[in-house]
Amino acid sequence: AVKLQQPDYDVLVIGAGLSGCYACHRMREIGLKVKVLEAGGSVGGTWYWNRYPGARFDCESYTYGFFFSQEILDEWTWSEHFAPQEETERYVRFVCDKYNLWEDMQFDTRVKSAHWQSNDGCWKLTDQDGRNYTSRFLITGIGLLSEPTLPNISGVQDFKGKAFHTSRWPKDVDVKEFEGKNVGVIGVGATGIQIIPEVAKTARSLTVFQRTPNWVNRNFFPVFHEHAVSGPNHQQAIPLHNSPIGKEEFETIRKGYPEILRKIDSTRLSFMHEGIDDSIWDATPEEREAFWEYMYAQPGFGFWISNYKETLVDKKANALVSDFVAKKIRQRVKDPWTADKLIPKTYGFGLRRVPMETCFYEAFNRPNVRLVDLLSTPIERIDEYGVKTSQEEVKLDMIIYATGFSAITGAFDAIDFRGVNDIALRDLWQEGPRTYLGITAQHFPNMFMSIGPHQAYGNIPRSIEYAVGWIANCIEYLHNNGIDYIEAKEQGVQEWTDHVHELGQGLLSNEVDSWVTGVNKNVAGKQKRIIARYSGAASDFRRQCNMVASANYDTFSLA
Ligand code: NA7
Repeated sequence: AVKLQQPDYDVLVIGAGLSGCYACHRMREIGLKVKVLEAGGSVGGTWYWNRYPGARFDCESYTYGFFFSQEILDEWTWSEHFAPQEETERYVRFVCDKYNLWEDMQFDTRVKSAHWQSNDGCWKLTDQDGRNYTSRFLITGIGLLSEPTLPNISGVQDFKGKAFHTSRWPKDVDVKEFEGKNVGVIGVGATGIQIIPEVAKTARSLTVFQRTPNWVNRNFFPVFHEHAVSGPNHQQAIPLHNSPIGKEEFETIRKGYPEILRKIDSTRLSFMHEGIDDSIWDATPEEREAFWEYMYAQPGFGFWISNYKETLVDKKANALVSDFVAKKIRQRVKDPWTADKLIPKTYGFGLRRVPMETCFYEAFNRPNVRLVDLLSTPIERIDEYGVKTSQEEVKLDMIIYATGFSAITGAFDAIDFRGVNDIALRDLWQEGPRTYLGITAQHFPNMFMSIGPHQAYGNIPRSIEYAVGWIANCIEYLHNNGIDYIEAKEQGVQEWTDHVHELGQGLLSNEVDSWVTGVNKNVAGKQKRIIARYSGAASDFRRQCNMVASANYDTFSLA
């Protein structure tokens, strides 16, 4: 075994989101000395940073949380079917209170580098103030979508009004801030789609700057619906199940937790929604239409995930479902020019991560809301007064950047990770990530990634609970067996990376630029599509990782 200098901690964890909180808890259960270093001022990760008005779950609240603790399931009550950010942040704090995790966490600490110390057999982390921390093991809980990016448009810094990136939203800015203001939103991803209807309610004017339109799935919450929308479209909508969850209703949900867990652990993406085996070609056009009408009115991801199996792999099938959704957009948006611009032309429905909306399309029927199509009139620059496109100058009091993230590998790029022989993770992954099980990388001993690249995503807390559980079991095994060193082998990495690439073949989504395929046009080095995620079923992912654990990690180098 490698001779060890005594490091400060057994385990360092980067990030106090769901991964970091659970990792902290598990490490303490094993009896290890752990420290969680978090850049933000408190816990929550995604739910700490993304506090913009309208931020909420896209999947059912009671499928989203932790399932490891019966106490949490017994004691926490979700108040809405799709909970807002504030409630989720409170939930994470509740978990930390429950297990008294706070004492092993340090906030306002942005890790800048993590260097493996070969001589000492430990990790050395350095934060923004130059403070150092050492540990035997390192767990990254740095998220998939945590490195926000501003547009690479000249003049972003010149704007004199208020400007916010949605993922760096200040605590004291709420919807009141929009009242009477001329607001611009850049970006129509899942985030833009959530904030746009909120701004539309009170802003004097809202200008939406859209580059690539998105296929957006309806997530219609009549109870919270404050837009005075009437007419045939509204009446067609089957009232959905988002509403406050009443006390009795929640007790029924609570009793059903074992069944909910069984269900989400059996589906491909760990959501309540299941893929269906029905072939689109066995249905008549009328049957298809009736099925889609029904599904379109369902809450959550159903329309996307529980659709005909061909829609994500066969261009002809995808064109049919895309036509259906395009028709819905035309029905819901009154102005034909705006409706047409909101319909994606270059890729089909469901091939990017489908944002869920609450009256997004109806927002464009308000007199104070206007769409600017950047594909025909691109932004030339931002100046102190607002946004200048090739056609006009839009004067603004506030710019909201809903421009997304340097996703998946972006959080890893932001920290100088160095492994054996000072090898940089950035260099190792230059052509795309190379991992073993999505949890480890060659040359990076004793380092484990929760929701790293090449893991199964979907319902993220389910992925996190599994990954952190696997990591904890592994560390416990090493600890109990006096093993100081674990490193992924070349062969394991090659096989896993090939496997992940094979699974991605034939998926139309891998032929489209989006954060899922690792493309961010604002970031140098992120212009090319990569295979960044494991696209098989979550249960297959778990089965393979479980096999490695059962074989006492013998596919790793151990010392
Ligand atoms: P997304 O989905 O990556 O969306 C970012 C949006 O910002 C998208 O519409 C981009 O257009 C737009 N964007 C980015 N840069 C520019 C520039 N320079 N000019 C104009 N428009 C720009 O990020 P989100 O935060 O909405 O969602 C991320 C995930 O979080 C989401 O999928 C959920 O899983 C949770 P583009 O498409 O690049 O033309």
